[in-house]
Amino acid sequence: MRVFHARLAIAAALAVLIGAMSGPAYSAGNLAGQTPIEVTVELGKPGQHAFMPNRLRFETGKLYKLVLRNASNDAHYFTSHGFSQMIWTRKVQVTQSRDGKTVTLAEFKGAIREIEVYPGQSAEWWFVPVAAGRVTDLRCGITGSDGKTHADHGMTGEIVIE
Ligand SMILES: [Cu+2]
Repeated sequence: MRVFHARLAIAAALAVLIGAMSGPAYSAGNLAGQTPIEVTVELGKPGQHAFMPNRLRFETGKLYKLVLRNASNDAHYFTSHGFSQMIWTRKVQVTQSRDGKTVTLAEFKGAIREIEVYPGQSAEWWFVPVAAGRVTDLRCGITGSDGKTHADHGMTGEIVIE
């Protein structure tokens, strides 16, 4: 990925977004107002450190709700510096399942670079990809009791934005 071009694309996309938000009503240019495309990634499972799936594909200009669900017994990170530079984050939500319903506990806005999800918990990353590219730096950097990171055990992945 060419970071310089990605930055230009981000600046252009932000200009479009700001222009859309300052208008009197939502228009077709309001990327953040779309119904999100939901994608779920499982962060590990008991006894296994892995992203499932570990190959993710997104398209520029579409709103995604990336659900990071950790059903394992360890905390896990979803870290990809390259990915974080190719998207515009609308918000990140901490959610919890209560009586079969998903309840939002907190919402964060602004540029996000990585998310850590604790055992048995979930978070949602709402974003719009603003640059195309392929990155292979998705990883969980948590170090286990054996001195190796979860990434060393295979908790890595690839993200393609088309
Ligand atoms: Cu991990």
